[in-house]
Amino acid sequence: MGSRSDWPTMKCAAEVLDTLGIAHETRIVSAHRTPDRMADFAKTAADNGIRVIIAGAGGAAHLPGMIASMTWLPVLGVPVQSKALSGMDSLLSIVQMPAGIPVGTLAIGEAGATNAALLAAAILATNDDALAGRLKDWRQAQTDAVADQPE
Ligand code: RP5
Repeated sequence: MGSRSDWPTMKCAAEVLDTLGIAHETRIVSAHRTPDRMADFAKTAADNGIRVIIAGAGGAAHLPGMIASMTWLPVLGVPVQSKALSGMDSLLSIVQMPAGIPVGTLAIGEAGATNAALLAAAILATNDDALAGRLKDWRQAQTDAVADQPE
């Protein structure tokens, strides 16, 4: 994520990864304030065993696109809800990548962070039968939790 202030949103992704038993690390790597840290993270991610990157940022949210430019790994972008423009700035900054450097962009805010983790799980599960089983169980539990009647 681009800032500690993004954590209340991005922890939704971390919680899903924890629930599904997916090893992960959480890092603050700002495209603006710590560009060298961001570049080092992105350039070494694949060699460090990372397989999917979830990048959350708000406002002028360059982070997902910048990371995507420095790694071949799949990058999932989460637009964090900004105060000034309610996250529309974040969304447009992340989703409008030029052809050639993709960022899979999720919804603004906590729903996007949650879904980024689920999408990362689905990507990893294509090569991990045990994880695929846990993901299917998670989805079934979600379905089972939906009441048939409102009261
Ligand atoms: C972005 O600017 C961050 O991702 C964060 O959403 C926003 C505000 O950053 P801080 O002022 O909290 O560092 O780079």
